[in-house]
Amino acid sequence: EVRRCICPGSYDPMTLGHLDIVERATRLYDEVVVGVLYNPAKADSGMFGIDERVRLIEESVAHLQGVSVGAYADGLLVDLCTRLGIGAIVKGLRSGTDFAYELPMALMNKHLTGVETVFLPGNPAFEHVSSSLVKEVWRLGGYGLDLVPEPVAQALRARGA
Ligand code: COD
Repeated sequence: EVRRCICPGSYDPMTLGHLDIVERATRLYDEVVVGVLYNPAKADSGMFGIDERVRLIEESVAHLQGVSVGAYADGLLVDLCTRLGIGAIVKGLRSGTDFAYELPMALMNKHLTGVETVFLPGNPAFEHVSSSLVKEVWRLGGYGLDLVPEPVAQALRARGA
């Protein structure tokens, strides 16, 4: 049986922190779906459109086997997992703050359909890396392109600081 997982997120845009988790997930699962999902808490703060987020992820994971990328703007993550035959949600943890945010979602998702969440400790080299901080330091100061995959760096450069 094919072992399939999903790495869900907003990915606005993908960072090296995200990419590290996706790469490590490919060593644990046969197939990894990178899902661009809707986070209501971030609805107003988007920088990249959904199609561009997907394209930037596709270009950033091109070197990896068994990874597919999709946008799933509607509905629950658990229903997507059922539909795609996904048994596990894989997420990276940077800190106790991440854990406090992620634990209720993991428990809710488990409650809803029984789907498991697997937490990977984030690479300490990317502990300070988030999409929102990358966008802020780029917008305000023109820094931070070394914290994102090359396709994302190009897209940020194209927009100007
Ligand atoms: N190091 C390690 N991991 C990292 C790093 C880093 N530097 N940066 C990000 N990550 C990982 C984290 O695991 C994080 O969870 C994931 O990447 C995605 O991060 P973001 O910021 O792109 O995504 P979020 O947190 O906005 O994603 C939230 C979801 C969209 C997954 C969530 O809102 C969701 O599941 N929405 C669908 C609707 C739903 O089912 N809602 C009910 C949930 S119980």
